[in-house]
Amino acid sequence: MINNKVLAIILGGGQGSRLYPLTATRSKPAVPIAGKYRLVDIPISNCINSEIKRMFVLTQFNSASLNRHIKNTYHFSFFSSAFVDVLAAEQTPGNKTWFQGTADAVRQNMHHFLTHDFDYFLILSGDQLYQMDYELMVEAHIKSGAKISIATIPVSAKDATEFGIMKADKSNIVQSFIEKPDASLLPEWTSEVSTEMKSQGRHYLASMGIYIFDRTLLTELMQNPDTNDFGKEIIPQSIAKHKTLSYQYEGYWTDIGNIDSFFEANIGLTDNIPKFDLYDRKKRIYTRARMLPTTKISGTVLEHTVVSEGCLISAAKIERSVIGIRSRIGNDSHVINTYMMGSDKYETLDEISSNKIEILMGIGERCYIKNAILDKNCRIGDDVRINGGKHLENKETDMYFIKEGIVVIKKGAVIPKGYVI
Ligand code: ADQ
Ligand code: ADP
Repeated sequence: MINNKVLAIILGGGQGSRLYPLTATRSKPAVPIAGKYRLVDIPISNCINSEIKRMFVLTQFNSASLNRHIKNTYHFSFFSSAFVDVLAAEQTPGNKTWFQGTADAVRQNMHHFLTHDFDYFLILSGDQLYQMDYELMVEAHIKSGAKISIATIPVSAKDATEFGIMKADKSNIVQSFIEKPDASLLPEWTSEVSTEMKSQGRHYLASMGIYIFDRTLLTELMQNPDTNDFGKEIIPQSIAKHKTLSYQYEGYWTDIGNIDSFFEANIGLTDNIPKFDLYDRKKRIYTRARMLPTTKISGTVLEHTVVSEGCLISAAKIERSVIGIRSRIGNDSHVINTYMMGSDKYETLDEISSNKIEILMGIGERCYIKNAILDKNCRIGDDVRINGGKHLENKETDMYFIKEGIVVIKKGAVIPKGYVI
Protein backbone atom coordinates (compact mmCIF):
# COMPACT_ATOMS: atom_id res chain seq x y z
CA MET A 1 0.00 0.00 0.00
CA ILE A 2 1.46 3.33 -1.05
CA ASN A 3 -1.52 5.28 0.18
CA ASN A 4 0.25 7.00 3.02
CA LYS A 5 3.69 7.18 1.42
CA VAL A 6 2.97 9.38 -1.60
CA LEU A 7 1.77 12.94 -2.09
CA ALA A 8 0.85 13.79 -5.70
CA ILE A 9 1.46 17.24 -7.16
CA ILE A 10 -0.28 17.91 -10.48
CA LEU A 11 1.30 20.72 -12.49
CA GLY A 12 -1.83 22.28 -13.82
CA GLY A 13 -0.26 24.70 -16.23
CA GLY A 14 1.57 27.90 -16.73
CA GLN A 15 -0.11 30.65 -18.70
CA GLY A 16 -1.61 28.02 -20.98
CA SER A 17 -0.74 30.08 -24.03
CA ARG A 18 -0.26 27.01 -26.23
CA LEU A 19 -3.90 26.00 -25.71
CA TYR A 20 -5.24 29.52 -26.31
CA PRO A 21 -8.15 30.34 -26.87
CA LEU A 22 -9.40 27.31 -24.87
CA THR A 23 -7.54 28.79 -21.89
CA ALA A 24 -8.74 32.38 -22.43
CA THR A 25 -11.26 32.24 -19.60
CA ARG A 26 -10.36 29.06 -17.72
CA SER A 27 -7.22 27.52 -16.32
CA LYS A 28 -5.68 24.68 -18.30
CA PRO A 29 -6.76 21.84 -15.97
CA ALA A 30 -10.38 22.90 -16.53
CA VAL A 31 -10.25 22.55 -20.34
CA PRO A 32 -12.97 20.06 -21.38
CA ILE A 33 -11.81 16.87 -23.14
CA ALA A 34 -13.50 13.81 -24.65
CA GLY A 35 -16.98 15.33 -24.47
CA LYS A 36 -17.53 15.12 -20.72
CA TYR A 37 -14.23 15.22 -18.83
CA ARG A 38 -11.73 17.93 -18.02
CA LEU A 39 -7.95 17.72 -18.48
CA VAL A 40 -7.35 17.45 -14.75
CA ASP A 41 -9.53 14.32 -14.53
CA ILE A 42 -6.77 12.30 -16.26
CA PRO A 43 -3.96 12.61 -13.68
CA ILE A 44 -6.48 12.62 -10.80
CA SER A 45 -8.08 9.38 -12.06
CA ASN A 46 -4.65 7.80 -12.59
CA CYS A 47 -3.85 8.66 -8.96
CA ILE A 48 -7.12 7.26 -7.65
CA ASN A 49 -6.66 4.07 -9.70
CA SER A 50 -3.13 3.80 -8.26
CA GLU A 51 -4.40 4.14 -4.67
CA ILE A 52 -2.84 7.62 -4.31
CA LYS A 53 -5.52 9.76 -2.80
CA ARG A 54 -3.85 12.96 -1.69
CA MET A 55 -3.38 15.43 -4.52
CA PHE A 56 -2.58 19.08 -5.01
CA VAL A 57 -3.31 20.75 -8.35
CA LEU A 58 -1.03 23.74 -8.99
CA THR A 59 -2.37 26.31 -11.36
CA GLN A 60 -1.30 29.73 -12.49
CA PHE A 61 -4.71 31.24 -12.21
CA ASN A 62 -7.70 30.26 -10.25
CA SER A 63 -10.70 29.71 -12.45
CA ALA A 64 -14.20 29.34 -11.15
CA SER A 65 -14.82 26.39 -13.47
CA LEU A 66 -11.79 24.47 -12.11
CA ASN A 67 -12.75 24.97 -8.48
CA ARG A 68 -16.38 24.11 -9.19
CA HIS A 69 -15.40 20.98 -11.10
CA ILE A 70 -13.07 19.71 -8.38
CA LYS A 71 -15.51 20.59 -5.61
CA ASN A 72 -18.44 18.91 -7.38
CA THR A 73 -16.53 15.83 -8.51
CA TYR A 74 -14.09 14.49 -5.96
CA HIS A 75 -15.98 13.64 -2.81
CA PHE A 76 -14.18 11.26 -0.55
CA SER A 77 -15.50 9.46 2.51
CA PHE A 78 -15.87 11.60 5.59
CA PHE A 79 -13.34 9.44 7.44
CA SER A 80 -10.79 9.25 4.63
CA SER A 81 -7.63 11.35 4.45
CA ALA A 82 -8.10 11.70 0.68
CA PHE A 83 -8.31 15.15 -0.92
CA VAL A 84 -7.81 17.10 -4.15
CA ASP A 85 -6.80 20.70 -3.39
CA VAL A 86 -6.27 23.45 -5.93
CA LEU A 87 -3.39 25.82 -5.17
CA ALA A 88 -3.31 28.87 -7.40
CA ALA A 89 -0.32 31.21 -7.64
CA GLU A 90 -0.75 33.67 -4.82
CA GLN A 91 0.98 36.82 -3.78
CA THR A 92 2.47 36.57 -0.32
CA PRO A 93 4.69 39.07 1.55
CA GLY A 94 7.72 36.96 0.56
CA ASN A 95 6.71 36.49 -3.03
CA LYS A 96 5.04 38.95 -5.32
CA THR A 97 5.32 37.12 -8.60
CA TRP A 98 3.56 34.32 -10.43
CA PHE A 99 5.19 30.91 -10.64
CA GLN A 100 8.37 31.26 -12.69
CA GLY A 101 8.31 27.63 -13.82
CA THR A 102 7.35 24.15 -12.70
CA ALA A 103 9.90 23.90 -9.87
CA ASP A 104 9.08 27.42 -8.71
CA ALA A 105 5.39 26.45 -8.54
CA VAL A 106 6.35 23.53 -6.28
CA ARG A 107 8.73 25.71 -4.22
CA GLN A 108 6.12 28.37 -3.54
CA ASN A 109 3.72 25.77 -2.18
CA MET A 110 6.22 23.67 -0.23
CA HIS A 111 4.80 24.90 3.09
CA HIS A 112 1.40 23.44 2.15
CA PHE A 113 2.90 20.05 1.22
CA LEU A 114 5.21 19.58 4.18
CA THR A 115 2.41 19.65 6.73
CA HIS A 116 1.41 16.20 5.40
CA ASP A 117 2.86 12.85 6.33
CA PHE A 118 4.47 11.17 3.29
CA ASP A 119 7.84 9.89 1.99
CA TYR A 120 7.66 10.53 -1.74
CA PHE A 121 6.58 13.37 -3.99
CA LEU A 122 4.93 12.24 -7.22
CA ILE A 123 5.10 15.16 -9.67
CA LEU A 124 2.71 14.93 -12.63
CA SER A 125 1.93 17.01 -15.70
CA GLY A 126 -1.61 18.20 -16.19
CA ASP A 127 -1.73 18.01 -19.97
CA GLN A 128 -1.12 14.42 -20.96
CA LEU A 129 -3.44 11.64 -22.02
CA TYR A 130 -2.43 8.23 -20.64
CA GLN A 131 -3.40 5.58 -18.10
CA MET A 132 -0.56 4.53 -15.87
CA ASP A 133 -0.29 2.64 -12.61
CA TYR A 134 1.94 4.90 -10.51
CA GLU A 135 2.06 2.26 -7.77
CA LEU A 136 4.36 0.14 -9.97
CA MET A 137 6.59 3.17 -10.52
CA VAL A 138 6.79 3.88 -6.79
CA GLU A 139 7.66 0.22 -6.14
CA ALA A 140 10.43 0.36 -8.77
CA HIS A 141 11.71 3.59 -7.23
CA ILE A 142 11.91 2.07 -3.75
CA LYS A 143 13.46 -1.19 -5.01
CA SER A 144 16.20 0.62 -6.97
CA GLY A 145 17.28 2.75 -4.03
CA ALA A 146 17.15 5.82 -6.29
CA LYS A 147 16.42 9.27 -4.89
CA ILE A 148 14.70 10.42 -8.09
CA SER A 149 12.76 8.45 -10.70
CA ILE A 150 11.72 9.72 -14.12
CA ALA A 151 9.05 7.94 -16.17
CA THR A 152 10.43 7.51 -19.69
CA ILE A 153 9.07 6.46 -23.04
CA PRO A 154 10.88 5.72 -26.31
CA VAL A 155 10.16 8.35 -29.00
CA SER A 156 11.17 8.91 -32.63
CA ALA A 157 13.74 11.46 -33.86
CA LYS A 158 10.88 13.66 -35.07
CA ASP A 159 9.46 13.93 -31.54
CA ALA A 160 12.74 13.81 -29.59
CA THR A 161 13.43 17.56 -29.91
CA GLU A 162 10.22 18.30 -27.95
CA PHE A 163 11.24 16.36 -24.84
CA GLY A 164 13.89 15.87 -22.21
CA ILE A 165 16.07 13.01 -23.59
CA MET A 166 18.26 10.78 -21.48
CA LYS A 167 20.64 7.86 -21.52
CA ALA A 168 20.54 5.16 -18.90
CA ASP A 169 22.84 2.23 -18.02
CA LYS A 170 21.87 -1.46 -17.98
CA SER A 171 20.20 -1.11 -14.58
CA ASN A 172 18.17 1.84 -15.86
CA ILE A 173 20.13 4.40 -13.87
CA VAL A 174 20.19 7.71 -15.75
CA GLN A 175 23.69 8.73 -16.86
CA SER A 176 22.98 11.88 -18.84
CA PHE A 177 20.06 14.16 -19.68
CA ILE A 178 19.43 16.95 -22.14
CA GLU A 179 16.27 19.08 -22.23
CA LYS A 180 14.76 19.42 -25.73
CA PRO A 181 17.95 18.77 -27.73
CA ASP A 182 18.60 20.43 -31.05
CA ALA A 183 18.08 18.03 -34.00
CA SER A 184 21.81 18.25 -34.83
CA LEU A 185 22.67 16.71 -31.43
CA LEU A 186 20.30 13.75 -31.73
CA PRO A 187 22.73 11.14 -33.16
CA GLU A 188 24.58 11.12 -29.80
CA TRP A 189 21.41 10.46 -27.82
CA THR A 190 20.02 7.12 -29.08
CA SER A 191 19.36 4.34 -26.53
CA GLU A 192 18.97 0.56 -26.56
CA VAL A 193 15.19 -0.02 -26.75
CA SER A 194 12.92 -3.06 -27.13
CA THR A 195 12.53 -4.73 -30.53
CA GLU A 196 8.98 -3.42 -30.79
CA MET A 197 10.04 0.17 -30.12
CA LYS A 198 12.95 -0.24 -32.54
CA SER A 199 10.57 -1.42 -35.26
CA GLN A 200 8.60 1.81 -34.76
CA GLY A 201 11.77 3.89 -35.08
CA ARG A 202 11.57 5.01 -31.45
CA HIS A 203 15.25 5.13 -30.46
CA TYR A 204 15.27 7.99 -27.97
CA LEU A 205 14.38 7.74 -24.29
CA ALA A 206 12.15 10.72 -23.49
CA SER A 207 11.11 12.06 -20.11
CA MET A 208 7.34 11.93 -19.66
CA GLY A 209 7.61 14.80 -17.16
CA ILE A 210 6.47 12.40 -14.39
CA TYR A 211 8.87 12.36 -11.45
CA ILE A 212 9.21 10.74 -8.05
CA PHE A 213 11.45 12.52 -5.53
CA ASP A 214 12.34 11.42 -2.03
CA ARG A 215 10.75 13.94 0.27
CA THR A 216 14.03 14.96 1.94
CA LEU A 217 15.84 15.43 -1.37
CA LEU A 218 13.18 17.63 -2.98
CA THR A 219 12.85 19.67 0.21
CA GLU A 220 16.60 20.29 0.06
CA LEU A 221 16.65 21.05 -3.69
CA MET A 222 13.84 23.57 -3.30
CA GLN A 223 16.03 25.64 -1.01
CA ASN A 224 18.03 26.85 -4.02
CA PRO A 225 16.01 29.84 -5.22
CA ASP A 226 17.74 29.93 -8.63
CA THR A 227 16.21 26.76 -10.01
CA ASN A 228 12.79 27.41 -11.55
CA ASP A 229 12.16 24.43 -13.77
CA PHE A 230 12.35 20.63 -13.44
CA GLY A 231 13.27 19.92 -17.06
CA LYS A 232 15.70 22.80 -17.54
CA GLU A 233 17.46 22.85 -14.17
CA ILE A 234 16.50 20.43 -11.38
CA ILE A 235 16.80 17.18 -13.37
CA PRO A 236 19.98 17.99 -15.38
CA GLN A 237 21.71 19.31 -12.23
CA SER A 238 20.69 16.33 -10.09
CA ILE A 239 21.51 13.22 -12.07
CA ALA A 240 25.27 13.32 -11.40
CA LYS A 241 24.72 13.84 -7.67
CA HIS A 242 21.66 11.73 -6.87
CA LYS A 243 20.84 8.23 -8.11
CA THR A 244 18.09 8.66 -10.73
CA LEU A 245 16.03 5.78 -12.12
CA SER A 246 14.56 5.69 -15.62
CA TYR A 247 11.19 3.94 -15.25
CA GLN A 248 10.37 2.86 -18.77
CA TYR A 249 6.78 2.81 -19.96
CA GLU A 250 5.61 1.58 -23.35
CA GLY A 251 1.84 2.10 -23.18
CA TYR A 252 -0.14 4.89 -24.85
CA TRP A 253 0.97 8.33 -23.72
CA THR A 254 0.57 11.64 -25.47
CA ASP A 255 1.24 15.23 -24.59
CA ILE A 256 -1.81 17.39 -25.35
CA GLY A 257 -0.29 20.75 -24.62
CA ASN A 258 -1.11 22.45 -27.95
CA ILE A 259 -4.19 22.87 -30.14
CA ASP A 260 -3.04 20.38 -32.75
CA SER A 261 -2.24 17.54 -30.32
CA PHE A 262 -5.33 18.36 -28.24
CA PHE A 263 -7.49 18.07 -31.36
CA GLU A 264 -5.86 14.81 -32.49
CA ALA A 265 -6.17 13.24 -29.02
CA ASN A 266 -9.88 14.01 -28.92
CA ILE A 267 -10.63 12.91 -32.48
CA GLY A 268 -8.55 9.75 -31.84
CA LEU A 269 -11.30 8.62 -29.46
CA THR A 270 -13.49 7.94 -32.51
CA ASP A 271 -11.11 5.24 -33.85
CA ASN A 272 -12.37 1.64 -33.91
CA ILE A 273 -10.01 0.78 -31.09
CA PRO A 274 -8.92 4.06 -29.55
CA LYS A 275 -5.43 4.11 -28.07
CA PHE A 276 -6.85 5.76 -24.98
CA ASP A 277 -9.26 3.27 -23.44
CA LEU A 278 -12.22 4.85 -21.70
CA TYR A 279 -14.00 1.52 -21.46
CA ASP A 280 -11.61 -0.31 -19.13
CA ARG A 281 -13.25 -0.71 -15.73
CA LYS A 282 -9.92 -1.00 -13.95
CA LYS A 283 -8.63 2.25 -15.40
CA ARG A 284 -11.77 4.29 -15.04
CA ILE A 285 -11.59 8.02 -15.75
CA TYR A 286 -13.65 9.92 -13.21
CA THR A 287 -15.51 13.13 -13.78
CA ARG A 288 -18.44 15.05 -12.43
CA ALA A 289 -21.63 12.94 -12.19
CA ARG A 290 -24.11 15.29 -13.82
CA MET A 291 -27.32 13.22 -13.95
CA LEU A 292 -28.03 14.37 -17.49
CA PRO A 293 -30.91 12.98 -19.54
CA THR A 294 -30.28 10.54 -22.37
CA THR A 295 -29.27 11.71 -25.82
CA LYS A 296 -31.96 11.92 -28.49
CA ILE A 297 -30.96 11.44 -32.13
CA SER A 298 -33.27 11.63 -35.09
CA GLY A 299 -32.52 10.97 -38.78
CA THR A 300 -28.74 11.29 -38.37
CA VAL A 301 -26.09 9.07 -39.94
CA LEU A 302 -23.37 8.65 -37.33
CA GLU A 303 -19.95 7.38 -38.40
CA HIS A 304 -17.13 6.91 -35.93
CA THR A 305 -18.72 9.40 -33.60
CA VAL A 306 -18.71 9.67 -29.84
CA VAL A 307 -21.82 11.29 -28.37
CA SER A 308 -22.02 12.39 -24.72
CA GLU A 309 -25.12 12.55 -22.53
CA GLY A 310 -27.96 15.00 -22.81
CA CYS A 311 -27.65 15.85 -26.54
CA LEU A 312 -30.44 16.70 -28.98
CA ILE A 313 -29.33 15.81 -32.49
CA SER A 314 -31.17 15.90 -35.80
CA ALA A 315 -28.20 16.53 -38.11
CA ALA A 316 -27.92 14.80 -41.49
CA LYS A 317 -24.52 13.28 -40.82
CA ILE A 318 -21.79 13.34 -38.17
CA GLU A 319 -18.44 11.77 -38.98
CA ARG A 320 -15.27 11.24 -36.91
CA SER A 321 -16.42 13.71 -34.28
CA VAL A 322 -16.70 13.99 -30.52
CA ILE A 323 -19.97 15.57 -29.40
CA GLY A 324 -19.94 16.95 -25.87
CA ILE A 325 -22.63 17.13 -23.18
CA ARG A 326 -25.91 18.94 -23.89
CA SER A 327 -25.01 19.55 -27.57
CA ARG A 328 -27.79 20.52 -29.91
CA ILE A 329 -27.32 20.03 -33.66
CA GLY A 330 -30.06 21.08 -36.08
CA ASN A 331 -31.63 19.49 -39.17
CA ASP A 332 -29.63 18.80 -42.32
CA SER A 333 -26.30 19.83 -40.81
CA HIS A 334 -23.03 17.98 -41.50
CA VAL A 335 -20.32 17.77 -38.86
CA ILE A 336 -16.98 16.22 -39.82
CA ASN A 337 -13.72 15.82 -37.89
CA THR A 338 -14.93 18.12 -35.16
CA TYR A 339 -14.75 18.29 -31.39
CA MET A 340 -17.87 20.02 -30.09
CA MET A 341 -17.54 20.59 -26.32
CA GLY A 342 -21.25 21.08 -25.67
CA SER A 343 -23.10 23.47 -23.39
CA ASP A 344 -23.41 24.35 -19.71
CA LYS A 345 -27.19 24.59 -19.83
CA TYR A 346 -30.27 24.09 -21.96
CA GLU A 347 -32.39 26.90 -23.23
CA THR A 348 -35.90 26.40 -21.91
CA LEU A 349 -38.88 25.85 -24.21
CA ASP A 350 -40.24 29.20 -22.98
CA GLU A 351 -37.03 30.98 -23.95
CA ILE A 352 -37.04 29.32 -27.35
CA SER A 353 -40.72 29.96 -28.11
CA SER A 354 -40.54 33.60 -26.98
CA ASN A 355 -38.27 34.28 -29.97
CA LYS A 356 -35.99 36.33 -27.74
CA ILE A 357 -33.01 34.18 -28.65
CA GLU A 358 -31.93 34.90 -32.19
CA ILE A 359 -29.43 32.06 -32.46
CA LEU A 360 -29.87 29.04 -30.21
CA MET A 361 -27.00 27.39 -28.38
CA GLY A 362 -25.41 24.62 -30.46
CA ILE A 363 -25.30 24.16 -34.24
CA GLY A 364 -28.22 25.41 -36.34
CA GLU A 365 -29.76 23.93 -39.48
CA ARG A 366 -28.03 23.19 -42.82
CA CYS A 367 -24.55 23.92 -41.42
CA TYR A 368 -21.31 22.37 -42.67
CA ILE A 369 -18.61 22.12 -39.98
CA LYS A 370 -15.26 20.45 -40.67
CA ASN A 371 -11.91 20.34 -38.80
CA ALA A 372 -13.07 22.48 -35.93
CA ILE A 373 -13.16 22.70 -32.16
CA LEU A 374 -16.33 24.36 -30.86
CA ASP A 375 -15.75 25.55 -27.31
CA LYS A 376 -18.66 25.44 -24.85
CA ASN A 377 -21.87 27.43 -25.28
CA CYS A 378 -21.27 28.40 -28.93
CA ARG A 379 -24.19 29.55 -31.03
CA ILE A 380 -23.75 28.60 -34.67
CA GLY A 381 -26.48 30.14 -36.84
CA ASP A 382 -28.29 28.33 -39.69
CA ASP A 383 -26.39 27.80 -42.97
CA VAL A 384 -22.96 28.48 -41.43
CA ARG A 385 -20.02 26.91 -43.26
CA ILE A 386 -16.77 26.25 -41.41
CA ASN A 387 -14.30 24.44 -43.61
CA GLY A 388 -11.13 24.04 -41.58
CA GLY A 389 -7.96 22.68 -43.15
CA LYS A 390 -4.38 23.51 -44.01
CA HIS A 391 -5.56 25.91 -46.74
CA LEU A 392 -6.54 28.40 -43.99
CA GLU A 393 -3.98 30.82 -42.58
CA ASN A 394 -3.49 31.30 -38.84
CA LYS A 395 -5.88 34.07 -37.83
CA GLU A 396 -7.83 35.44 -34.86
CA THR A 397 -11.12 37.35 -34.66
CA ASP A 398 -13.56 37.95 -31.77
CA MET A 399 -15.40 34.78 -32.76
CA TYR A 400 -12.69 32.32 -33.74
CA PHE A 401 -9.03 31.41 -33.87
CA ILE A 402 -7.36 29.39 -36.61
CA LYS A 403 -4.21 27.44 -35.79
CA GLU A 404 -2.63 25.05 -38.29
CA GLY A 405 -5.90 24.62 -40.14
CA ILE A 406 -7.98 23.86 -37.03
CA VAL A 407 -10.77 26.40 -36.53
CA VAL A 408 -11.43 27.00 -32.83
CA ILE A 409 -14.76 28.73 -32.17
CA LYS A 410 -14.36 30.63 -28.92
CA LYS A 411 -16.43 29.88 -25.81
CA GLY A 412 -19.86 31.46 -26.07
CA ALA A 413 -19.18 32.89 -29.57
CA VAL A 414 -22.16 33.70 -31.78
CA ILE A 415 -21.61 32.90 -35.46
CA PRO A 416 -24.25 34.74 -37.53
CA LYS A 417 -26.53 32.93 -39.99
CA GLY A 418 -24.84 32.14 -43.31
CA TYR A 419 -21.32 33.03 -42.10
CA VAL A 420 -18.45 31.31 -43.96
CA ILE A 421 -14.97 30.50 -42.57
P1 ADQ B 1 7.26 20.68 -21.02
O1 ADQ B 1 5.94 20.02 -21.08
O2 ADQ B 1 7.66 21.56 -22.15
O3 ADQ B 1 8.42 19.60 -20.76
P2 ADQ B 1 6.64 22.58 -18.98
O4 ADQ B 1 6.18 23.62 -19.91
O5 ADQ B 1 7.54 22.96 -17.87
O6 ADQ B 1 7.43 21.46 -19.68
O7 ADQ B 1 5.34 21.83 -18.42
C1 ADQ B 1 5.29 20.70 -17.59
C2 ADQ B 1 3.92 20.67 -16.94
O8 ADQ B 1 3.85 21.67 -15.96
C3 ADQ B 1 2.74 20.95 -17.89
O9 ADQ B 1 1.63 20.21 -17.46
C4 ADQ B 1 2.50 22.43 -17.70
O10 ADQ B 1 1.17 22.77 -17.98
C5 ADQ B 1 2.80 22.59 -16.23
N1 ADQ B 1 3.33 23.91 -15.87
C6 ADQ B 1 4.20 24.68 -16.57
N2 ADQ B 1 4.47 25.82 -15.93
C7 ADQ B 1 3.73 25.79 -14.79
C8 ADQ B 1 3.55 26.69 -13.71
N3 ADQ B 1 4.20 27.84 -13.68
N4 ADQ B 1 2.69 26.35 -12.73
C9 ADQ B 1 2.04 25.17 -12.74
N5 ADQ B 1 2.17 24.27 -13.73
C10 ADQ B 1 3.01 24.56 -14.75
C11 ADQ B 1 8.38 18.74 -19.61
C12 ADQ B 1 9.80 18.33 -19.24
C13 ADQ B 1 10.42 17.50 -20.38
C14 ADQ B 1 9.51 16.32 -20.66
C15 ADQ B 1 8.10 16.82 -21.01
C16 ADQ B 1 7.13 15.68 -21.19
O11 ADQ B 1 10.58 19.48 -18.97
O12 ADQ B 1 11.71 17.04 -20.00
O13 ADQ B 1 10.04 15.57 -21.73
O14 ADQ B 1 7.59 17.62 -19.92
O15 ADQ B 1 5.88 16.18 -21.58
P1 ADP C 1 -19.90 21.23 -16.46
O1 ADP C 1 -18.90 20.47 -15.64
O2 ADP C 1 -21.21 20.51 -16.59
O3 ADP C 1 -19.36 21.74 -17.75
P2 ADP C 1 -19.75 23.84 -15.12
O4 ADP C 1 -18.97 23.67 -13.88
O5 ADP C 1 -19.11 24.66 -16.19
O6 ADP C 1 -20.32 22.45 -15.59
O7 ADP C 1 -21.17 24.42 -14.76
C1 ADP C 1 -22.29 24.20 -15.56
C2 ADP C 1 -23.26 25.32 -15.37
O8 ADP C 1 -23.81 25.28 -14.06
C3 ADP C 1 -22.63 26.67 -15.53
O9 ADP C 1 -23.56 27.50 -16.16
C4 ADP C 1 -22.35 27.08 -14.13
O10 ADP C 1 -22.36 28.47 -14.04
C5 ADP C 1 -23.48 26.43 -13.34
N1 ADP C 1 -23.05 26.00 -12.01
C6 ADP C 1 -22.63 24.77 -11.65
N2 ADP C 1 -22.34 24.69 -10.35
C7 ADP C 1 -22.55 25.92 -9.86
C8 ADP C 1 -22.43 26.49 -8.56
N3 ADP C 1 -22.02 25.80 -7.51
N4 ADP C 1 -22.72 27.80 -8.43
C9 ADP C 1 -23.14 28.52 -9.49
N5 ADP C 1 -23.31 28.03 -10.72
C10 ADP C 1 -23.01 26.76 -10.92
